[in-house]
Amino acid sequence: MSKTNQRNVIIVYADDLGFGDLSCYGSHQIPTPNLDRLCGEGLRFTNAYSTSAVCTPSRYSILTGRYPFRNDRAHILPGDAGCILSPDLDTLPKLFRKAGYHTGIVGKWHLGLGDGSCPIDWNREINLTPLDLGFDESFIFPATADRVPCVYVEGRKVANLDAEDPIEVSYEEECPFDDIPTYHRNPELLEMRSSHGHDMSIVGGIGRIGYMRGGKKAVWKDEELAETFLSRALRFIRDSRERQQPFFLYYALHQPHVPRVPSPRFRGATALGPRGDVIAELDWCVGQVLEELERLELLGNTMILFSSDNGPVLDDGYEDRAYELNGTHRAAGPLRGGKYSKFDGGTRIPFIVSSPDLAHRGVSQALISQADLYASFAHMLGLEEGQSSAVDSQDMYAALIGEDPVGRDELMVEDVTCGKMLRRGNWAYLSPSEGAPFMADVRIETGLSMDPQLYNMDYDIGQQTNVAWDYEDVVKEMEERIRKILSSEG
Ligand code: NG6
Ligand code: CA
Repeated sequence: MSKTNQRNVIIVYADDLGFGDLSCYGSHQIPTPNLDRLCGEGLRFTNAYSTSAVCTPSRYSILTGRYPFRNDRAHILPGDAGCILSPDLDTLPKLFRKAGYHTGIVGKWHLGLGDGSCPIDWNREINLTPLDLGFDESFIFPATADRVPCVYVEGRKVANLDAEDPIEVSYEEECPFDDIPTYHRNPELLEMRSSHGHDMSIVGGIGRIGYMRGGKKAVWKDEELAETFLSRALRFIRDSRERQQPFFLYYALHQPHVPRVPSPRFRGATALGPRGDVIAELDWCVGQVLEELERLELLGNTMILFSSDNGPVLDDGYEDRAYELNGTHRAAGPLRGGKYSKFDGGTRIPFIVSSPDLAHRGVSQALISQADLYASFAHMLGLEEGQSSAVDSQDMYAALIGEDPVGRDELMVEDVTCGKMLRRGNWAYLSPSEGAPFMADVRIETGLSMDPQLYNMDYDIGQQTNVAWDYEDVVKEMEERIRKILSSEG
């Protein structure tokens, strides 16, 4: 391969998709033919991790190559948060841009908007957006599908703004607007009830986090989110093709995060209710991207990387019967815990690479962190990255293309409370930290304990037998490694 490799790169990043949700990872209850095809032609990783069991910190890491502990604002953000990425950080899109690529983001952002010097005015240009962080084009929603404002942001502005109907947003506990529908004032407007939280503004028949007023024309329709983002992603690919420029697309899907509202064609697509249906829809979106690449004769020159920001959750706050209809489906596969957990269910995620440069197809057990993409792509692009701010990123390009079956020696992840887990070889070490062992509202085991926990992942993938007391030297060493990482410069 030549030193500079200018493959197009698409990262498809799902939201809350579990290690066991796809057929190619062992589930057969949700049809995912397109991801199975991607997998069949590609390399499926079984030891790939996001850096956190929730969204914002994982997204921080995948884009910057830094562990979330390096930014004290890398926690689940409200929809009106300022951007937690400073414009002088090195980012994945900046890296691609340096190599002459056209760069774009479509989908979920959740890293804050605006420079934080004043509250965001949603009716004006926003002064810090993905456009300031390396993306040439940006079509996003600000936070999550369950947080206001429920609008798209295109470039620096809310799409479809209407000066006559300005948008106001508040994350105060008490609703400051007395003329908007809210969960408690207008239960008759609800089309989906909340099981916990999500009891502030009602937008489109759904209770949300935060209050929002105005912007009627700008508000998204939940059942159109998938197709809207998809059409933008396809448009970006077509435009790049016309420019005859290599491209980098970060396509951050909003599925299967709550609220789960599939487009009509996927309603009832599975027996698992809306959660299964939106995963089928997600798979279809990936299929549409593959088809378009094929049609434009780009597939043979494009690397596609599919993954998820954190593990799965069934009941994340809405009564959509995900729990009741789940049957024998195991969203986290054989792993213990799920979203929010320090157990592997929180951060070990599907990770599929399809690339014309693959040396090996099938399954890879290489240990790899999403934070590694920065250094790995720097390698692929032939860029020297000695001084970059991506201090936690390791060059795993050889693992990504199936040349290296081993990957990292170790990696660190966080649960929702920022407790740490270190994976090293076969060992998973859960450092002691405070918190309840079980989150009752989401019905997930957190893995939090004041006792050290050590699991041998070769024999005990389900983390059932804590062997910390039998291997006190390993525990000591792992704790020491965590301390070293936490005190390392960056
Ligand atoms: C929680 C929300 C949950 C989800 C999560 C963030 C409640 C009760 N729960 O606080 O629904 O939005 O935050 O998910 O509000 S993430 O995938 O973006 O990290
Ligand atoms: Ca998520």
